[in-house]
Amino acid sequence: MKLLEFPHSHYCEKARWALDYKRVPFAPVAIMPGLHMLTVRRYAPDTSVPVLLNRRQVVQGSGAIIDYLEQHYPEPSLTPADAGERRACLDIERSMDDRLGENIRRVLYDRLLAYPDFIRHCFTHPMPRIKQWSFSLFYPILRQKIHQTYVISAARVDRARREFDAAMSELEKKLGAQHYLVGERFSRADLSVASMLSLLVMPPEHPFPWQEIPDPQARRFYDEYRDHPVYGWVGQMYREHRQR
Ligand SMILES: N[C@@H](CCC(=O)N[C@@H](CS)C(=O)NCC(=O)O)C(=O)O
Repeated sequence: MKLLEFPHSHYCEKARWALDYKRVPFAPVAIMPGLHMLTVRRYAPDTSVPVLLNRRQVVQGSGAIIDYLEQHYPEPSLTPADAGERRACLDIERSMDDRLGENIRRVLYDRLLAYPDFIRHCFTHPMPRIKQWSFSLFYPILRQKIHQTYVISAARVDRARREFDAAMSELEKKLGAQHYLVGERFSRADLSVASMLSLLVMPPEHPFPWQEIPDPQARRFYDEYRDHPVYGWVGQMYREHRQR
């Protein structure tokens, strides 16, 4: 089994964590953002990663990959057996994939695209030097494309910050004194939310070798959340459930 991925991506981390959690052997295949379409479109209808390849089967998207794993590798389960809990779990996953995942990406790209060395590390780890070098050549074009696709405008970035913050507050309320988001067991809701926030928390259990954030304004964004209860909870989920 192979996982086409961007190693730093929070959606890829979600799929990878589910594979590791279920102890399904797989080979991660890091592909370079920008050129990834050439590889991904050979297998899948959309250009996005993660994509899971299992012999002739192709599964695209982190949620679809968890569905697939739940079906073929049911134990340990990531989805509650109770119908109400299952619905709650899937609702949190879908909502937070967007509200945390999309918004944090917009906020961080807005500041970090201006740092080519930092982006090169994120986009080309663990590729050979020649690929890292060639990345630098086409980065100016890629930077524009990423800005158009994900950052869009200052107004959209402001909105993303507000929506991200509202989602964090909602999660704080939801967790209250609970250990898990739904029921008494670790589920795909916890795994998804913690993965979406891996870009913020950068937990040591995450397989990506994080680098220091080079931009002062982005660092202030990180600092704002360091004492947030959900930030601490993410660290806890990683320590307790992110085996590799
Ligand atoms: N809803 C998708 C989102 C995946 C996604 O946004 N992937 C980004 C990387 S973080 C990507 O592949 N972007 C490049 C593209 O879409 O061509 C999922 O859960 O897998």
